[in-house]
Amino acid sequence: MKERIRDYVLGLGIEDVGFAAASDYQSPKSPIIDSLFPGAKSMVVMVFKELSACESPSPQLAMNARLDLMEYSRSANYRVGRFIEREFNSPVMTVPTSYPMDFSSREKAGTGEVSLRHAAVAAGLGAFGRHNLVVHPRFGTRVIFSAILTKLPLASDPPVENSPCTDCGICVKACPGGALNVPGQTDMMKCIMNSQPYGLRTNIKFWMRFGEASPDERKAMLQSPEYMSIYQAGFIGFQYACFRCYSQCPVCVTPSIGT
Ligand code: B12
Repeated sequence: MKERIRDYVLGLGIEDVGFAAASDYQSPKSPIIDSLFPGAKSMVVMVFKELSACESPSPQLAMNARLDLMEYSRSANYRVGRFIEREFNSPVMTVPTSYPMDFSSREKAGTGEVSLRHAAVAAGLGAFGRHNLVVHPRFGTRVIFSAILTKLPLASDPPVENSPCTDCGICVKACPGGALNVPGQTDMMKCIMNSQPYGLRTNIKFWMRFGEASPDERKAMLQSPEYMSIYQAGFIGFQYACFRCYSQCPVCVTPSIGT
């Protein structure tokens, strides 16, 4: 079964795929898999290489490449999911690459239904690095993951024993918000303030100021560049203006826009 799925996935041009038994997936903060998909036995985890555009000085071009990749990974999830349902007559559930996310409580916000980093580690696709991202042994840090939960009895692929991370500290120094200063923890607020300048926080602050503003001030606020960016984020969704811990990692970077 694994080989048929692997051949199908790689045949789609996806960079890599790994398998994890549900019992080997351990993410302390995330819900247990059985509560999401009763009877789930395994996960198929896919690896997508980010384009070099993540190095772009233009946040618009860097984010556009991520949107391309998210669209591609979503359609791959659907195609591989349908392949498994059709070929093995067995149900699947696809995992969001980023969102939708459960915002029903403060504790849940910032935690995916399935932690794709922990899933990737369980599927033998990499190991955590100093930046708390998973580093793939061939493609480095610049990868995103997607996953499909299945009821198929698939054994886990062998783990990556030695992390490809060299602990060089470039990611820590590159982070403009100091979000990686404490090893093993990403300070979510410090990261978000730099990486999502037009996210929820800015949106709420804008409307609080709007509520207290005079009619003339409101008019000016709605014509401001800040509002244009908030408006755009409203229909595009999460937009990252920072990729530094991800794009500046020197492990396996080819090709780079600097070469
Ligand atoms: C919410 C979220 C965020 C939040 C962070 C919340 C958080 N603390 O995890 C914010 C908005 C800050 C964020 C930022 C980024 N994200 Co993000 N994010 C997610 C999302 C949707 C959920 C993550 C989650 O569930 N976290 C909660 C749990 C899992 O975290 P945790 O158990 O507390 O683990 C933390 C630490 O304990 C540590 N950790 C846990 N175990 C271990 C073990 C070892 C050995 C070590 C060293 C560390 C370590 O890592 C975590 C970091 O705080 C995932 C997609 C998904 N569904 O997984 C993408 C995801 C993690 N993000 C990703 C990326 C690429 C980014 C950014 C680079 C942004 C960008 N421009 O793309 C930055 C990187 C920040 C960083 N260096 O950590 C990728 C990571 C790919 C990879 N190669 O690892 C993911 C997997 C999306 C994807 N589809 O591939 N993200």
